[in-house]
Amino acid sequence: MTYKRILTIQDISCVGQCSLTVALPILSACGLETAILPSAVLSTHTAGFSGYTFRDLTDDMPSIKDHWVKENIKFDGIYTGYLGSTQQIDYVIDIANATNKEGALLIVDPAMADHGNLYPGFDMEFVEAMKGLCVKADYVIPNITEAAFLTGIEYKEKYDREYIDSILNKFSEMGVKNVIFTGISYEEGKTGVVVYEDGNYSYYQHDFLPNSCHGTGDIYASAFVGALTGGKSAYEAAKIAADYTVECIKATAEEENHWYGAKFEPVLGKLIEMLR
Ligand code: PXL
Repeated sequence: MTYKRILTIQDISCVGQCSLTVALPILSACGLETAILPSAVLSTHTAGFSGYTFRDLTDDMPSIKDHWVKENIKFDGIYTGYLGSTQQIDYVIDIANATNKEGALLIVDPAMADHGNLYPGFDMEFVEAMKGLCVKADYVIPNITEAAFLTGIEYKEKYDREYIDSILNKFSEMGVKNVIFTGISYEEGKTGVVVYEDGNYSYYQHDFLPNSCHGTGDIYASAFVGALTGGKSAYEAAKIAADYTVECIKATAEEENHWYGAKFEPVLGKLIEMLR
């Protein structure tokens, strides 16, 4: 594999095993040089903690980009996660235009919602702007809640293949290219990921584990980006990311009180094995 440099743009939640504290080690384990642009610094993530601090780094982004342009710094791909403001979405597009090498991929995890609701601090203005970023992306990695917000289709907890197809068709109409649609379950006790690439639907199904952990979306997206950038096909990368996320959830289930994140570190070796 050729040595590649990727930029990931998402927050630093100082404690909580999500965003950059997850993306950086996983991308490194995938063999990628990883540059970071923190969108915000929080004392913890916002799911389950209260009274967290939030330092918005929007105003730093243009000057960071200008410096990179002056130094002729370029990336083989950009992967975005949790962003700190609506304004940042325009800045991310500027950064991608200015720093992506020819043929580099833009991969967007529209990390803004789960279980039918937007995360604290996000609003419909942010959702509107995120649609614009998703249209520019080569791959978008939404969960069902994010996909429902982005397409304007009502969120459903129980659904069938027809509902998922209606969301994918709407994404196509909007001009979204490829969708890695996570957490799709058509059968009790099972879940999986739909890989919707160039209008073709494929599905990877695996066991559903009942202990849900925060941060698994970030683990999944990071492993997908790492595997894809390392040369796997989108389907293979989606499968590896799913299998690795299952390993992380299993590792976390061993300890009852580990509620705020997933123990992805002890099983990083398994991810490296899967990539061989
Ligand atoms: O895992 C997504 C995420 C990322 N960053 C912050 C979050 C969350 C989910 O709640 O709060 C700050």
